[in-house]
Amino acid sequence: MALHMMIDSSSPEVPFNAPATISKRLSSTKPIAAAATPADLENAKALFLGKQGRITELMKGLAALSVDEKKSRGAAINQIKQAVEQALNERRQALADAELQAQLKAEAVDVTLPGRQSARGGLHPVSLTMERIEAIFGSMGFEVAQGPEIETDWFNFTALNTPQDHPARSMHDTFYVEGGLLLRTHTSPMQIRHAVQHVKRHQSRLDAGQGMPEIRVIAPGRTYRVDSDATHSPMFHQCEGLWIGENVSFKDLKVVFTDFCRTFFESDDLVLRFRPSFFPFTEPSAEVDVQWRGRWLEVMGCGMVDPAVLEGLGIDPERYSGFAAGLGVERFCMVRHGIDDIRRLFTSDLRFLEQF
Ligand code: 2U9
Repeated sequence: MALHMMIDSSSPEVPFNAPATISKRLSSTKPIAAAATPADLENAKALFLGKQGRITELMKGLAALSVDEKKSRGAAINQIKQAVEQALNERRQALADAELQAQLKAEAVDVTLPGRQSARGGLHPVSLTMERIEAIFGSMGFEVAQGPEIETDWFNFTALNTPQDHPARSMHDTFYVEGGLLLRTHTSPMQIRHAVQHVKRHQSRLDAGQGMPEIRVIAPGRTYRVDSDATHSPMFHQCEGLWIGENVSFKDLKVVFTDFCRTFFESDDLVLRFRPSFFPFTEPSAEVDVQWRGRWLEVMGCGMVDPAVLEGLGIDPERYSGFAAGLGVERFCMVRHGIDDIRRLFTSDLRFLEQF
């Protein structure tokens, strides 16, 4: 039975003839029903059961009554007190239920929603270009050599027939580190290390005049030069190729690098030209230009391996010959994708990188 019916003297269910004072003083139990929060409910509870509460006041009033009146009125007040406490408990539960429902609603998860796609990563355009270059040379039977980026002067220059006074050795081109070491300026040292290992592995066959298997290797990786502008970066990536065997000629060179460029640029009728040039480690040497969107673009250098380099490797230049080439990976990436500034490849700007 609702509390207000218990204390409303006009209601027939009233358990006793509660005097008007009780019903008047308690008539507004709205504070309990109106309590919107546990704090409001505590205030409503204090209104009835606190030190100055209405029921507390009534209980105090008992002291002045006779024994019989005390008994009957005390019972009536007690009944009201229980009703108030029940109302408080019901309201407390109602608030707790409402709070739980609100929390459940707020934390509701729609399990029918599609899963959140995790951001898909991707390879850097330079890595993609390096992979493409390695795949094309791989299809021609080239293996891939790896090696140190901090090199000795011998592997980076001397073994490549580079004179002591060659400008490439100067500080303004090369990054030197302590101990006379340097940051390799090309990946040729890896070719040298690979060739030295190859000769050593087959030395007994060479000594017996049986010859050795061909060297067919590419050396991709980071290289370092003191240079920085729209087309040069202090750290850039190079890939060099080296083919040494018996009766290897300049014709073979032209076929291999023509085929490589046509495959890389996906153009079977790509026009190339081999322009005479000079490198200390090749003779004859040539720069390779490709006709790209109406313009001649230099894309790589190449040449027949200088006999002095072969001899330095312990390879008989009378029996063996070979060719080599070197290309800039960023260069191939920029030409293929029409990138105008090499620095775009190193700024980690996702708006640029997400296009690849
Ligand atoms: C050995 C013998 C010869 C490697 C070669 C080039 C030509 C060349 C540059 C092109 C652009 C480097 O990235 S770049 O700056 N390289 O033009 N490199 S021939 O010749 C070798 C390598 C190893 C034993």
